[in-house]
Amino acid sequence: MPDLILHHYQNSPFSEKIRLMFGFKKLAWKSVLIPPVMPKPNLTALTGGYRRTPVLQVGADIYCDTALIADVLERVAPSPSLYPAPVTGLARTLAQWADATLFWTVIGYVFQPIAIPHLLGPLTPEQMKAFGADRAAMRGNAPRMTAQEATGNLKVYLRRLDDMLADGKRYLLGAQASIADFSVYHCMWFIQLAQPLAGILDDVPRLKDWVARMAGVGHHQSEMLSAERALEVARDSTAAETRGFPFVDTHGVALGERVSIMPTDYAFDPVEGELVISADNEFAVRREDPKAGRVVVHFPRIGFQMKKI
Ligand SMILES: N[C@@H](CCC(=O)N[C@@H](CS)C(=O)NCC(=O)O)C(=O)O
Repeated sequence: MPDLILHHYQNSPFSEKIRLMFGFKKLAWKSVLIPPVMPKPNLTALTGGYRRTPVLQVGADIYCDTALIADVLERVAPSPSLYPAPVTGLARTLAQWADATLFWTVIGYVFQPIAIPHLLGPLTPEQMKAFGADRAAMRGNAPRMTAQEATGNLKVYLRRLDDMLADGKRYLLGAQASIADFSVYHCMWFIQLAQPLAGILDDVPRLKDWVARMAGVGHHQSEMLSAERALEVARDSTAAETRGFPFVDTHGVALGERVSIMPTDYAFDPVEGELVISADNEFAVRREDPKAGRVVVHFPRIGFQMKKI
C-alpha cells in the first residue's frame, strides 16, 4: 500500500477533519504543507486545477474533497468505522450539513477583526488584503454572512448540538463516533482557534466536553514530505483505482470521453481529463501533467458537476 500523503496547512479546518481521522483509524501518514492562498503550483500540478484544502494523494491517485477522502480512509482501514450502523445515513447527512451550513456560519463568526490574527497569524495590511482578495475570488464574490447574523445562528446551532449530547451520550449519534462527529468537530476546532471568540462554547458545556474528547483522538504518526518528493511519488507510481467500480451512467457520458469536473459551491476551477470512473458516488479523470506525470484525480459526485467537453 503506497503512503497516504495529505496536502494541507496547519490552520485549515477541513484538514483537521482528516488529520483527526488518521488518529481515529491509527493510520500513519505523510504531511505536505501547501500555501493557504493561490498560486499553489505543486498542488495544482497533481489535481489539474482544484485548489481547495486538503487533498489526499496515494501514489498517482489524487483525492479531492474530504467527503471522498473519508470514504478512501474507510476503504483502507474499515475499523473503527466512520459510518457505524444503524446511523450510517443520518451520520452522512449530518456531516454534509456541518461541512456546508455550520462551516460557513462559523466562518462568518470567527473572521472578526479581534480573532483574525489567531487564525491567520500576524499579517501585514497588504497580506490581509491579498488573503481577502483570494477568498473573494474563490467564492465568486458571493456575499458573506454578517458577524451579527452568524453569531445569532451559531448560538442556535450550538444549542442543538449540545442537545444531541443529552443523557451522557459520548458522541453526537450515540455510543460510537461517526463521520458526523468529525465534520462538526473541525468547525468547533476553528472556533477554539479564534481564541478571543471561543467563549461562545462556555454556554454549551456538554458540547465543550465532547470537543475535548474528540481532540484527544489526536493525529497518530506523521512525517513531513516535500512537495517535490510528492510529485516524484506521483510520477513514479501507477494509479491503482480505476477498476472495480460499477459504471453508473447518469450523464450520458461514456468512460474514455473527455470531461471537466468542478465544485458547484465555490472555487470553480475545472479539472479536465479522460473519464475513468463514473460510480454511484465518485467520478475520476485521468490526466497527464508535465510535473506530476500520469495521474487519476477523484471527486465525490455530491458537490461536483461533471460535463462532457
Ligand atoms: N468541501 C470541501 C471544502 C474544503 C475547503 O473549503 N477547504 C478550505 C480550507 S479549510 C479551502 O479550501 N480554502 C481555500 C484554500 O485552502 O485554498 C472539502 O470537504 O474538502
